[in-house]
Amino acid sequence: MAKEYDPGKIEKKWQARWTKEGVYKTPKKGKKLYVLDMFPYPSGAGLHMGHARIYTGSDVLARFFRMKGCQVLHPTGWDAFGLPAENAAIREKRNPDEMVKENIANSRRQMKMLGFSYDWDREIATTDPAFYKWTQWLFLKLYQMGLLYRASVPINFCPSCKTGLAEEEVLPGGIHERCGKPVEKRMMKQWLFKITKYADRLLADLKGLDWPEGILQMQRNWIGRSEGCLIEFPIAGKKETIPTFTTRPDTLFGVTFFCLAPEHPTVPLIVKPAQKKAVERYIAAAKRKSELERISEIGEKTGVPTGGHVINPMSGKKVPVYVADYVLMSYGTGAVMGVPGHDQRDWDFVKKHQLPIIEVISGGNVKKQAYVGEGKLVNSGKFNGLPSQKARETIIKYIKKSRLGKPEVQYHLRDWVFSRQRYWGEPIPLVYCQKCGDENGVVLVPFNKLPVKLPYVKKYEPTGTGESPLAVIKDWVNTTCPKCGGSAKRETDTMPNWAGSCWYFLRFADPKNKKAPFSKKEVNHWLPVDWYLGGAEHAVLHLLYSRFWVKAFYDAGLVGFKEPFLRLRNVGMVLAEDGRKMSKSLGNVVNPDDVVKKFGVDTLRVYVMFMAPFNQAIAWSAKGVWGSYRFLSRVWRIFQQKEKISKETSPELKFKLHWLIKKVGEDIEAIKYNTAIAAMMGFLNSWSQQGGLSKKDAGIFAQLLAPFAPHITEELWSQIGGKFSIHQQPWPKFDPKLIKEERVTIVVQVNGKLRGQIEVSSQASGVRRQVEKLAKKEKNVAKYLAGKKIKKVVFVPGRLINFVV
Ligand code: ANZ
Ligand code: ZN
Repeated sequence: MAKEYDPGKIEKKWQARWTKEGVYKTPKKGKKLYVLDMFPYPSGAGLHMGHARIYTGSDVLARFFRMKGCQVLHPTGWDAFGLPAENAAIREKRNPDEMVKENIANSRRQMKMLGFSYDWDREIATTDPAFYKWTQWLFLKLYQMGLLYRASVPINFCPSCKTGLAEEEVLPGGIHERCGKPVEKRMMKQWLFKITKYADRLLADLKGLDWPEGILQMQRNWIGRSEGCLIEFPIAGKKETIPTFTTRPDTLFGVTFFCLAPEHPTVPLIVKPAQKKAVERYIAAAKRKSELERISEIGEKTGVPTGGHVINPMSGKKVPVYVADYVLMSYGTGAVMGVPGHDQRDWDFVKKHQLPIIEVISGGNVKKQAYVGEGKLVNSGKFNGLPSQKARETIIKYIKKSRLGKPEVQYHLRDWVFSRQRYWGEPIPLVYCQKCGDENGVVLVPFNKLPVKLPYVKKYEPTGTGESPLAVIKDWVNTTCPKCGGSAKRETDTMPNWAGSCWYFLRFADPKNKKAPFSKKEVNHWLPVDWYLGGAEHAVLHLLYSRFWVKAFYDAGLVGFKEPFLRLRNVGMVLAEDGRKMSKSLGNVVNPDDVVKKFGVDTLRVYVMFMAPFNQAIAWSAKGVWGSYRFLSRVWRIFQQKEKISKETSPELKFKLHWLIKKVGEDIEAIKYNTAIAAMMGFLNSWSQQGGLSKKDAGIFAQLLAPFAPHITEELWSQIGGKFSIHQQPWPKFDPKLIKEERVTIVVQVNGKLRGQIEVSSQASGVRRQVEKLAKKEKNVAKYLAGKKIKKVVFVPGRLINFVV
């Protein structure tokens, strides 16, 4: 009696054996290869289908390269600090650490259930004091490098809930997502990272990365390099000047007004008494707007006159100064020279304020709209006639020489606010001492006193002041100064969720190190990560912050490489069957546990790899899952049929099998999992129709399928007498001679007479255009066609072509 395919039984059996024999321990030999996926946030709901998809994808890669003989590092862990756990803890009146531990246990169970080949000896959790001790250690290193400073930065604050909010808790329009009340900005002292110091390197080093072009472009845009110059505008009647940043010095003669950001320090100096009230009112209103609202293209460009004037340093003309909130204090110098003829925002602005428009670049109609293109200079004194591009260089040189300004590169990238007023994060390991504080007022917690542990709280509530919940835990806050032993206070802000994910990939190289976050030898062996798989939602921040930390670590001599992730591949989302996002509230969630219970792990794995190209979003399909189950059942059954596994492989199948080896290997390396599986399905059809395979060749088929469906293939491998484990066998090699492409001979006639023959690939032989082109080139045919007009072409695909002349 043939055995039935019973996934539940074989999956458990082989998983136990793999664990017992340490099949997925990081190999000691081979070419090193680091295959990493973005580690999960262990939520209360457990892993979702998106996790199943991405982690199966990285698992296929890891298994494939292990079989290819590589020394594969494939670890995982838990990114477990952050807001969702914190809010769940507040809601359920519990301690987040206890909840997170339960969530981790559940997610780990699911990962193991899905048969992922992680080296579990290297598991880490960012919330483990043994891990965050080193996050704090690295923070102190970066502090010592001068990369951190304290400054007043606005935070989102809900006056109704009396709590500070993260960006993701503020809905469009400035509404708190939990209570629906409007959110305010409050100034708070915060720790900032000087990531802007690395802007040029973060941009330049993108060149060497094998990342999706879209992600590279998003990084470039986020960094936002902008070349231009600083120009000083003298204040009329005063000796002070105001610098402005412009990318278009060629438009200087077109300046008809000047704008300051509401926060600009020169506003009080320039505003005239008659305008003071209106300006103050305007500034107060601007404070309530978000930066995004202020720069949005659609909103009208508002502003108020200050009554003051500046002098155009080029033309000597006096122009009025406004305060306008479309000018941001955080970019350039917070002051803009208004050129309505050639900047659309300025054009919109003057339409409201009845200011003149001067055309200084020809080519458009500045009465109708701003002309932002290039052209020759007009109304620009001695620079008239110069092409605008050239004029930029000439004018920058002139400005520099006459000491009116200098060339300048600006980056849109802002310094990174690193403080959170939250409980559930790494405590920032700094202490405030009145006596020995540095320029920021702080003393560093000594390295050997780390970790600064989060104090245990049974439950807690927001403080009501916007401060961190840690601020009210007095016996934790009050401490002694590590330097003078006097009384001191701990920093109560915690690190953002990014902190752990900025370096976890380094810890995996040396996860048990008790003396350092990692040894240089281990990280230099394993890093950079060769393959990094993750969702496109992390296209900007996680990748940028990690790159920044690694560059700083390089400068500190901690690591010997400048970029963390060589190759990046994105995974598409898994949507619900209705095409919407899977979500509890919509009741359309498909849970990995349920699918596995019904069909087995291998079916789920094959399904998520087969349903679409890996980087595209897909909608769940119950029918599709059935299809994958049927495929595996057919594989199972063919292995139970004696006549299908015979002494010798039929010649047709031999050719097809070797072609399959080549195809599956190439597709896996190109992350084309879906076409690799499609090819295996095609082969299975041929196998069931065209004779049998030798035991060895049947084994090869199982090996090709093994990275995708590790359990069923292990079972079938053992049924045909293969030695444990299929996952430790070398990846099959194809015979290049066998898979040489088939050639087809095509007869070429002119007026029905045989004039030549050509050989083409069997594929091309059916394509008229290709055959016609080659036939015309054939020497003898060309002779008969020379000087003649072709009236008609008769084409019999794969056989003949006839030119009628
Ligand atoms: C005059 C001008 C004329 C400008 C023109 C543009 C076109 P990017 O390319 O993004 O770097 N700007 C400068 N500082 C600003 C601030 N703090 N808030 C808002 N806008 C600011 O943009 C640089 C241009 O943005 C600068 O060049 C300036 O306007 C404006 F035909 O100066 B320009
Ligand atoms: Zn002190």
